[in-house]
Amino acid sequence: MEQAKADDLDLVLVDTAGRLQNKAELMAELEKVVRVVRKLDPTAPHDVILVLDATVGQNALSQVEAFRNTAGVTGLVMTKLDGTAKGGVLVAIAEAYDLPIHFIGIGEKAEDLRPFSAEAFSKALVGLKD
Ligand SMILES: Nc1nc2c(ncn2[C@@H]2O[C@H](COP(=O)(O)OP(=O)(O)OP(=O)(O)O)[C@@H](O)[C@H]2O)c(=O)[nH]1
Ligand SMILES: [Mg+2]
Repeated sequence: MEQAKADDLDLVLVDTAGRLQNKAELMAELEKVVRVVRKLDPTAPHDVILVLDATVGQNALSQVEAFRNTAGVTGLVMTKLDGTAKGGVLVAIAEAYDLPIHFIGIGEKAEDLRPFSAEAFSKALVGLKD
């Protein structure tokens, strides 16, 4: 953050290592990341994106709840929709939380990270063709 300010950069991306919401120490560390960022820019972080793994199924709901409380999540990405039929949890998440879903992951290549389309997602969920 200090370097970015010194270099007058527009954007800083902070990519944390993944963590489970029941690991108190790692969740405290995440809280600290937000605290430190805020010290340098009280308006930051401007976006907090939680990347969910679709294979965890319904557990994604408690992940959203925990990470929202700890880091103030502002948007979601859901990966690994190619390997599972468990992506339906996004419907429950959308109903419970007013969070935009930015991207979905359907494979390991960069182009497999696609912008989320509610229509395409719901059609795929119920087996309708586009
Ligand atoms: N099949 C499939 N594999 C994916 C998808 N997204 C990521 N992966 C794979 O999952 C593995 C882990 O991806 P990372 O991007 O390193 O995950 P991460 O959440 O950053 O992991 P950490 O930083 O270690 O916590 C890699 O082998 C990716 O290629 C997806 O949508 N589908
Ligand atoms: Mg990573």
